[in-house]
Amino acid sequence: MMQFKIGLATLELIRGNIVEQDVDAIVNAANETLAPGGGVSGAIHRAAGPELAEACARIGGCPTGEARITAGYHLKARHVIHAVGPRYSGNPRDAELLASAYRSSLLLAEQHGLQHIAFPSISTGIYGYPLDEAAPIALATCRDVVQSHSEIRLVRFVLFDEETFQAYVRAAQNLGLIP
Ligand code: AR6
Repeated sequence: MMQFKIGLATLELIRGNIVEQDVDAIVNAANETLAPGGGVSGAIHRAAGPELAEACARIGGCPTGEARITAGYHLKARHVIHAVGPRYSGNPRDAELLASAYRSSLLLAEQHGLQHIAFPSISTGIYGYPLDEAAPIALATCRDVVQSHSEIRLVRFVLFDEETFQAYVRAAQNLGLIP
């Protein structure tokens, strides 16, 4: 586990399963239809119960780079923020869309008065975003939002495997975040 102080907030990197996190909101790496898929999304939907897919169906979808919020149903977390990252294409716009998915999630959390948020590594599984490109975008975007004006007090990255965890540790070092 690694922790970094950013003003009043803490940024954490841990290895683990996001489904088990007891925070105000966990973020789902969703797709534009908001239908349950594989990966972290499949795990979140299985743990939350069928009510989550019903709530997502009522919302009806979410463009890439944006986020939507639902209740958490049977999860420990009270809310799920469904963020849609880009499918990696190699186009420079991928980075903007990935940053926007993180930024939109944090702004939505803030609008709902949520202070403790857990993220997975958006887009680096099924969507094929290279880890060493995605990790610095994820961390720098969250640092910038939290630094600027935010009421958010905890941003926890819950990283499923050692390779992903190590990529985020390297990115934090390269960004000059001090443990
Ligand atoms: N907790 C934390 N991280 C996890 C978990 C978990 N329980 N399970 C997997 N991961 P992915 P994407 C990691 O593929 O690339 C879905 O079908 C995983 O190891 O879940 O954004 C959606 O519906 C990887 O590091 O998301 C979309 O269609 C990271 O979560 C599509 O996949 C993200 O991998 C989105 O693809």
